[in-house]
Amino acid sequence: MATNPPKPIRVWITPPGPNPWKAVFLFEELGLNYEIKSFRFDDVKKPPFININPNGRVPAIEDPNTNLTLWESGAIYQYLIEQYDTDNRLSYMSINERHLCNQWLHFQMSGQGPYWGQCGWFQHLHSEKIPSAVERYANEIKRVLGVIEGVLAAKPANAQWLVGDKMTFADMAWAPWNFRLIEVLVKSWDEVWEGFPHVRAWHEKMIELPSWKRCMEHRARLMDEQGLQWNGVPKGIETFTEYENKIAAGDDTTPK
Ligand SMILES: N[C@@H](CCC(=O)N[C@@H](CS)C(=O)NCC(=O)O)C(=O)O
Repeated sequence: MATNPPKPIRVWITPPGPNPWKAVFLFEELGLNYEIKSFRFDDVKKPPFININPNGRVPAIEDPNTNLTLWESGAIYQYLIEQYDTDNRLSYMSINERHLCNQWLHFQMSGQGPYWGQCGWFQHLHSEKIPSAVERYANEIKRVLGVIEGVLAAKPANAQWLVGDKMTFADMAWAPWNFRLIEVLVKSWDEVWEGFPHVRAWHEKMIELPSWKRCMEHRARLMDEQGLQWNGVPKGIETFTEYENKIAAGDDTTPK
């Protein structure tokens, strides 16, 4: 069991984007005492949130048990693991494995988040259509998925995780952005995973977890509260294309 904090840790999120769910996934999987502070994406660069994270990006946490306010999801992962995963259920004690987990977390932060994010941006939200930009980021996504595919394929069947033979925080960090790949690449799941069978199986094991399912239940409720559909498109707008046209016309009202 993780060491559970007596007072709930507050996690600030805007529901549509994937990064906040990375934090919530870890809270749920560790079974920690936490509370969600959900607010609108439009307010991410305004007080009160900007007083929590001057960079105006979610997630951020406030831990009243240690008096720590922290932002950047990778730093939040390292903190929660060090402070609360005291029996190393999602981490390792040994120095090599600890740093291998950190290596994969850094790769996720630098090689997944920004590229998946930019691909989605140029695919759906940028006011001009620039196919070469989409192509560049989509190719990078394929390349990075190929790196993970090669690593998992080389591991024994009973150790299909990035480090050692169990799921760690280093695996979990990848799930929220991968979960959005059908929207980011505008493909079916079969198309997304073509050529990446080991990545698919790895990802599917994580999104089958009760902890992930609870995250998605929270997300559905919080999106609904803000009048947003599952994919982040406001209710009342039928398709992504209709939404993209609105954005192109300078009528962007919503979340990334
Ligand atoms: N590197 C940051 C990225 C966080 C991030 O970009 N979050 C998005 C939501 S998924 C956001 O807050 N975007 C605000 C903006 O684009 O202004 C992290 O991992 O915490």
